[in-house]
Amino acid sequence: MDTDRAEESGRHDGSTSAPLVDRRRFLAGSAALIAQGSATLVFGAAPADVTEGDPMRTPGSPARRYGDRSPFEAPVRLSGGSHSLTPLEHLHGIVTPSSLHFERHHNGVPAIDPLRHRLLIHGLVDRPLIFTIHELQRFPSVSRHAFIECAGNSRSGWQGAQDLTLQELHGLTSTSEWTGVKLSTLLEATGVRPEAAWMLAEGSDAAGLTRSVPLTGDVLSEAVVCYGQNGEALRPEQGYPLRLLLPGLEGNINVKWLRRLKLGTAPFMTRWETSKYTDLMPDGSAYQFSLVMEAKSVITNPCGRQQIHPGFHEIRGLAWSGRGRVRKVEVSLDAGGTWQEAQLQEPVISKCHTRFRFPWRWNGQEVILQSRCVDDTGYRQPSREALVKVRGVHSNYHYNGIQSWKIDRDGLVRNVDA
Ligand SMILES: Nc1nc2c(c(=O)[nH]1)N[C@H]1C(S)=C(S)[C@@H](COP(=O)(O)O)O[C@H]1N2
Ligand SMILES: [Mo]
Repeated sequence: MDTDRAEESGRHDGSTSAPLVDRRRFLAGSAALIAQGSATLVFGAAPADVTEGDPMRTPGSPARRYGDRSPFEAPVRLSGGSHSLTPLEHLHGIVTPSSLHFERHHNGVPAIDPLRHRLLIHGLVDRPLIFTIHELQRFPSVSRHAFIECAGNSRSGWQGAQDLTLQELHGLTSTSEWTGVKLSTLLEATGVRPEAAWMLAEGSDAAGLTRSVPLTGDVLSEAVVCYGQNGEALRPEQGYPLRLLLPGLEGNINVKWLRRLKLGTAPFMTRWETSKYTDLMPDGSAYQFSLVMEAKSVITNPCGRQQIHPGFHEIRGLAWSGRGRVRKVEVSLDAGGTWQEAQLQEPVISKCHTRFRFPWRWNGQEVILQSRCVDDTGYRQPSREALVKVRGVHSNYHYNGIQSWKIDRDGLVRNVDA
């Protein structure tokens, strides 16, 4: 069978490095793709009553009060109890459906009655204030798309390539449209003392998670106290009824179930920023408050543990940067030897997942696919080698090395260190 494919690909040809140009070939390629079934489609077994009969001869089901996806659709979050992973390889566009947004909670998801919930803002302010959710919703509101990424996303990269799926390797990041009131609006209401430089944010879960937020210009202009996600109230897993959104900063500091903000002159040195969420450097020191999620990209199609067939493939992927917009994504079809620019799908939003595409014809030969992104500060996503040279291999966090997918002649896609 392997030999068959190799021979067949010989007939189709197309070198691995040539982007697709010919329209007729494209159409032939897509017909073949449909015949074979794309590697990215995952269908579930629908209940018998759904599959029976001709849909044009029987009336369909009535309207529903709250919707769900088609029973034929199967992708789910893989869950480890205290976290679950977004199946990035099965998503379209840039928005993560709320039901598939990754989760990370250090002591479960609390059930919070919004009518009883309060937000206290105190410390170095002129007027300490307590807000109900209703009061917060009366302030001028903002909505924006932003990714959230756990600092531990992609962490297995530090140890070296493991043969896992994209979801398992990089599924601790998602994008939502978030709605709420800007932190700066609330701080105008409380007034801020000039010496205030840091802010403690506290969650009302059983973990009692607390983080120190530096009151930088970016934080003051972009932080949002959110109550909305993808057009409805936050999901319980994402912090219902209130979460702090700090676009571009590591997931952990985006405190969920937010109950308190305290302004101070210095970081509060909570256990979440001392024993955890620091980066162990090669010399044994620990790098603290490494909050920004640096630029990263991953090819989501094809990707780890998929099986592909010779012919046309649209290489698809996601790129993002905690420092701003994605300026450019490049794709390599020869393990980083040469790079070609991918097409970015509009809208390209600052600190948000950005979709990229690159047409490709696989000729059935062994190949290593990679992507790397450049953000609008000019920073370019590093190779694993370059990253490890600076950071060593003992960190648990902030791995953003280039992802390599190796495709063997049998069409199996594997995560490798290239
Ligand atoms: N109160 C509280 N906030 C929290 C956490 C938590 O356990 N408790 N987990 C943090 C971590 S480690 C991450 S990565 C993000 C995850 O956000 P999500 O679950 O909405 O994806 O929330 C952060 N905020
Ligand atoms: Mo996290």
